This record gives sequence, C-alpha cells and structure tokens, in this order.
Amino acid sequence: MSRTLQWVKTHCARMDHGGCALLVGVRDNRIIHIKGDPEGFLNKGYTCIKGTASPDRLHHPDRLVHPLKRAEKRGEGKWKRISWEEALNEIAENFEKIKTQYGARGVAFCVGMPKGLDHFVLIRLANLFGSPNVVASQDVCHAPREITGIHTCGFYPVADLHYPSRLVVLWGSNITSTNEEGEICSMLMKQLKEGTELIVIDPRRIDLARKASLSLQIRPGTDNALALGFLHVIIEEFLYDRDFVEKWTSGFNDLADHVKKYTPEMVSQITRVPTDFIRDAARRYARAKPAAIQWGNPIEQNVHTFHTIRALICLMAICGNLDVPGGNVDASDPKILSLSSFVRADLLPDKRKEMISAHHHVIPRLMTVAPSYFKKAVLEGIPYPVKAAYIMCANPLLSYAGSRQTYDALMNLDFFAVAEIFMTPTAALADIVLPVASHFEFDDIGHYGLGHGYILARPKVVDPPEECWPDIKILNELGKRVSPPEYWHEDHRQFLEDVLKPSGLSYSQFVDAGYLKGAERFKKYEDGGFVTPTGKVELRLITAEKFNLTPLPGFTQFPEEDDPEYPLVLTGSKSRYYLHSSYRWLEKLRKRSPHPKAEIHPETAEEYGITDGEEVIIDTRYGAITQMAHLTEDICPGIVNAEHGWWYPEAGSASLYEWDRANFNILTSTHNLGREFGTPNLKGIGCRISKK
Ligand SMILES: Nc1nc2c(c(=O)[nH]1)N[C@H]1C(S)=C(S)[C@@H](COP(=O)(O)OP(=O)(O)OC[C@H]3O[C@@H](n4cnc5c(=O)[nH]c(N)nc54)[C@H](O)[C@@H]3O)O[C@H]1N2
Ligand SMILES: Nc1nc2c(c(=O)[nH]1)N[C@H]1C(S)=C(S)[C@@H](COP(=O)(O)OP(=O)(O)OC[C@H]3O[C@@H](n4cnc5c(=O)[nH]c(N)nc54)[C@H](O)[C@@H]3O)O[C@H]1N2
Ligand code: SF4
Ligand SMILES: [Mo]
Repeated sequence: MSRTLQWVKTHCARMDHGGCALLVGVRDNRIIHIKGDPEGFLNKGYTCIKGTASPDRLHHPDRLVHPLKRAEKRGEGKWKRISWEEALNEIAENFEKIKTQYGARGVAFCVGMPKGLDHFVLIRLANLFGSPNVVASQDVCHAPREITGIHTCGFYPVADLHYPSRLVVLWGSNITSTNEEGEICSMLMKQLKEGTELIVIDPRRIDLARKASLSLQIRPGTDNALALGFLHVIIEEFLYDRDFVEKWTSGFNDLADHVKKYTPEMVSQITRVPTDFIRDAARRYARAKPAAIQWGNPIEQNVHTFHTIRALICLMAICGNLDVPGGNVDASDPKILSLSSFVRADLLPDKRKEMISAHHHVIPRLMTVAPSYFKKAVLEGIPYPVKAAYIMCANPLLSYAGSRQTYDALMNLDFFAVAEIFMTPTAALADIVLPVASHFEFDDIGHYGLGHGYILARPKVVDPPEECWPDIKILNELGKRVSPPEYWHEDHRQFLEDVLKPSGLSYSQFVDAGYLKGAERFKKYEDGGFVTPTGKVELRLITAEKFNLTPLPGFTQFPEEDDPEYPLVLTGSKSRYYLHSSYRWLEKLRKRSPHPKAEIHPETAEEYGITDGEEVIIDTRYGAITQMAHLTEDICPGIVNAEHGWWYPEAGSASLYEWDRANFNILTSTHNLGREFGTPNLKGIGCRISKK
C-alpha cells in the first residue's frame, strides 16, 4: 500500500442511482479526500452531501465484517460467527431442501433498488437455480414507465437532458434531492441558466419550483387526471403536432373523443390545480419544442400507474416530443452484452408462465415479482408455496408496502439469508447474514440496464475489511453450489469483462475511458416505424383486449376512496440525506437529518393543535407512526408529506431497531393493488394526524 496520497477516478454509487464522477484521494488503503471530478460526464464537478459522506460507510465500527448464523430464535439478536464455507453451504443445503420439496420456485431471490452489476448476477443465479421468482421493488420503481413505454411506443422514453429543451416539466421528480436515475440535476441546472423554461408538478413547492414559470400543486394520486386534462386542452385547441399525429400515431380520434370529458374544470375538481394553471401549463408544454417530461416516482406509486404513464406518453407523442433531442428519447446502449444474455434468460424459457405474478395476470414483459404477490405466496401459498429467500441490497421491512404483513411473511419463511453492509431490521430476522464489500471496495459497472444509453466505470479504490465480499463474488460462489458450476467463473471479476466484451474493451480500458455511451441517433422510427404491432405510437392500445389492458388512459377514482375518518391526504418523498432506508447510521448524514419530518401546512396543523417541531402521530386505516411535525407553507393545506425509510439503528436489536416507530410503510397496505404491475398505493392515502 502506498503511503503517498493517490488520486483515483471512479463514480459515486449506492447512495442513489449513482452517476457523479469522483476524484478520490487514497492513502494506506484509506479514503482521505473526495471531490467531484470537473471532467465528469454527467456532473461536471458536482457532488451532494451523500456522495462526500459515502467513504464513511467503510469504517463504521458496527459494520458487518463476518458471516453470521442465527444462534437463538428469529429476531432475538443472538449470532454465531461462522466461516464463508459454512455460510454458503448452509444456504445451499437449505435451498436444495426446499427445491426437493416444493420445486425451485419455492425459493425467491429478492433485491431492492438496483445498485450495480450484482443486480443482474442475482437474476442469473435465480435463472440457473431454476426459480422464476426474482422479487424486486420495480412495481413502484421504473417498471411501470419502462414496460408501459414498450407497449405504447416500443421503448422507454427518458427525458433527454443532454440536449437543450425549450421546456422541462418536472412531473413528481424532486431532482435536486434525488438525482433521479443518476441524470444529475446539474445538467438541468445548466439548461435553466441558459433559459430553458421549467414547470413543476408536485404537491410541495420543491426547491426548483422557485425557478419555475408554473408550479402546479397537485392533490397526490391524481396525476392521471391532470395529464388527461392537458390532453384535453391540447387537442381542443389544436396545439398538437399534426404531422406527427397523422403519420406516426394510431387511435388519435378515439383518444380525442375520450378526453373530451376531461375539461380543465372537471380536472381541477379532482386535482385541486386551478383551471387557468391547467390550461396555461398544457399550452406551454405543447408550444415549446422540444420539451421534456422528467417524471418521478409518484407516477408509479399508486394503483393507477398504468393510466398515468399511458396518458403522459400520449402527451409526449401528440406534441412531437418522442425521440427528438431535448425531448423524451429512446437511448441506444453502447455495444455491450445484452441483459438477457447476461442473465441467461434462455435457460428458463417458461419463466413468464411459472412466476408467481403469472397467476395475477400482470402486464406482459414484467419479469420480476411484485413484493405484494411474493408476500401472498409466502403467507397464503397463493399460487404456490414460497418457503425460502435470498435477500440482497434490500430492506423489505422498511421498503415494502404493509410493513406488518412483511414482518409476518419474513417470520413465516422456513429459511432466509440476507447480504448486507450493516445489521438492519430485515437482516436481524434472517437465518444467515453475509457481510458485503461496499462501493469503493470492488470493481463495478454503473447504469447497466438503466436504459439511459451509457455505462459508467466504478473501479475499486480500497480493499474491503476483514471478511467482506462483493455481492458478485458471493453470488458466484453460491451459484457454484446450487447450479451447474460451468455457468460460473473461476474469478467473479470475469463478469465485468463479459459485459464489455462486445465493445472490444477490457475492464481496465473501460476504466481509463470512464464511461461508454451508445450512438446518438434520434427519430429512429423514421426507418421502419415504432416497435409496436401497428408500427406507430399506440394512443389506443391495439393489444389491449389480448392482454386484458384498458385501451385508453382514464381517471376513474382516487387511489383510495375519500373517507371522512381520514380527511387528510398522505404522500411521501425521499430525504435528500439518505437513500431509502439506508445510512441512518452515518453520523455525518444523521447530523443533518436527525429525525423523520412530516411536512404540514400551518393551517392544517392549527386545526389539529400541532406545533412546529413536536412529535405528531400520523395514522391511516392500516397503522400509525410518529414523525416530527415540520410546518411549512410549501405544502398545500390538507396534505401531509412524510419521510420514507426511517428506523433507528441506535435503538438496538431488542426493539428490532424500532422498525415500526416512524416507518412510512406501516401506513400503507397491499389490499388494493394496481392490476398491471401489482403496485400498491404509497402516495395519495387517506390519513389523519394528532398530537403525540
Ligand atoms: N413508502 C414508500 N416505500 C417505498 C418508496 C417510497 O417512496 N415510499 N420507494 C420505493 C423505491 S423507489 C425503491 S427503489 C425501494 C428501495 O428499497 P430498498 O432497496 O429495500 O431500500 P434501500 O434502503 O435502498 O436498500 C436496502 C439495503 O441495501 C443495503 N446495501 C447498500 N449497499 C449494498 C450492497 O452493495 N450490497 C448489499 N447486499 N446491500 C447493500 C443497505 O444497507 C440497505 O439496508 O423502496 C420502495 N419503497
Ligand atoms: N436522496 C435520495 N435520492 C434518491 C433516492 C433516495 O431514497 N434518496 N432514491 C432513488 C430511487 S430508487 C428513486 S426511484 C428516485 C426517486 O426520485 P423521485 O422521483 O424524485 O422521488 P420522490 O422523492 O419519491 O418523489 C418526488 C416528488 O414527488 C412529489 N410527490 C409526492 N406525491 C406526489 C403525487 O401524487 N404527484 C406528484 N406529481 N408529485 C408527488 C414529492 O413531493 C417529491 O417532491 O430517487 C433516487 N434517488
Ligand atoms: S448526487 Fe448521487 S451520484 Fe452524485 S454525489 Fe450525490 S449520491 Fe452520489
Ligand atoms: Mo426506486
């Protein structure tokens, strides 16, 4: 190890979707400095507080550094240190036992937010083991927009912030806090400086609302109605791109007839957005060319997600903003290994028919199982029993809707293993806990499979401590034990080379380049049409009947019926200081955000006798939690915005780290699910508040 300070280039990761290029100063196998790389492809020197705090993950005294086996009853917090050999054999034996009794599908492979190449190695492991059940948070994160996109226009339309847009709509995307999809907000900030107009659609006046020409403070859970209102105005006023509509869309007349009823007056009643704002915003979006819609989680965190996304893509299409620079584009990947080849999808040809979700008739192409359906299988054996799980990069007790039910499901499993950096409420219930190497401690590739047309190099900077292994290595070694060993590598790093091989680069050459971007080609539909059955953008879905989908996007009701017992509307958002449930144990971040904050308008707070900074009980039909009241005029009266992901690492294992004290998902449930994706309501829920 070198005693002199060395600067290494890598990309930030596992603090959000990642993306900022970093310069990391290392001495004696320890990170001493960290700063944004001014040459960074996406960030041009920018970093956020999470990025600069990220090396602190490596040296926390409570970090997991040895494989552990449960020594007493589940959740009692008693562990025995075991070797890697013992840990992997124990998992393999348990999985084989379940496989013999219930079939391979009785073992589920659960993963949270995609964090790196490990995500795809896990899917490969499931395929090779023979289980069709990869359980992922995609029901509330990206699958709805990706898959609805493929059905509607043949691709996933991502906001192109690399080219100038005349107008950007931030539709439920708090990009200065979440850096959604690693499309660093600095690219948008640069455009705003250069005169790009901004419209924000968010129940809160977020930071960027101050730079917006219009801020539409929408009632949570009504985005489909608002998008339909935009379509109404644009079609009634002939503001659409007639050429494009005529040549490249199918079902325009049906859509036009259908949206007649969504007048700004009607939509205003539903969304609480004033009619003038609806008209004004729709006109501005239609007239600005090109315009991009940067959409965020709210469009896919309620049961109507399919309709919301369909309506938004119709909007992009009729205004001629699909696949044009500065619009919403079909980004081409660089020449790298396809995902399906990487995960060996060919080895499980019946996956679609065999997976748990097939029973629930989800939308074709959704290849992961929604957590709510996984829990049903565990708890009720529907459609068949699931008895064991491997959980990686996830904290289901915090991140799945209906936390008490998640607790029951985990307790009901015969066996489960968790790979983690730190003991979490979920890991604390496991039978085996595996200590993982964190970011900076292994070679990785970023943004593979994210659909943005580039991949980023995340080379290793320091060695991991003690017995920590990268997930890829763990999966590679487990794979050899539970599936044909010839599909696994001698050295797990070969997976990186496999991904890059078609590009002709080795991993070290890729690291020198820093990133790899696909060819920039726009309007690809001009040769050969859109990749849909009609070759056009399907404003009316031609396959609707075949796939049991609704042909035209609509608004039928709120995600939850109004209920006078729960008169306020609850929504949620991510804290800028944390990633979901992660890192409450990092002092630097915890100092910035010591408690979960619930944002409430002063008038609403007064009605309930609540003052700023005091504990407030938030309760819904499904449960109650406590957060700290934060009174602000930046949220509309009648709406409560609570933080998601809170547990208390300092509370200790006896209380399971107070997993149920402030956890947003105690307030959500899986009773009502969107049919297409199995999506629960995480936003737009009836609630009430009271003084603690
Ligand atoms: N109510 C509500 N629920 C939500 C959301 C919401 O907005 N509101 N958001 C949803 C969304 S968008 C998502 S993506 C999910 C996210 O849900 P999760 O992915 O479950 O949540 P995270 O906290 O990102 O990650 C879980 C764990 O991964 C661990 N971890 C970090 N790095 C590594 C690693 O390299 N290897 C391993 N093995 N573990 C690692 C962390 O320590 C953490 O405990 O939550 C969803 N749930
Ligand atoms: N700091 C941080 N960054 C993250 C994450 C994190 O946990 N923390 N998670 C990462 C992940 S996995 C994801 S998927 C992305 C998500 O990134 P975002 O999509 O930005 O996620 P959210 O914070 O859930 O929601 C964004 C905004 O939607 C608003 N909102 C709430 N309800 C509604 C509604 O019904 N309609 C509309 N129009 N707006 C509403 C909220 O007020 C919030 O400002 O962020 C990624 N980046
Ligand atoms: S914005 Fe995201 S990628 Fe950039 S430094 Fe922060 S956590 Fe890392
Ligand atoms: Mo997500």
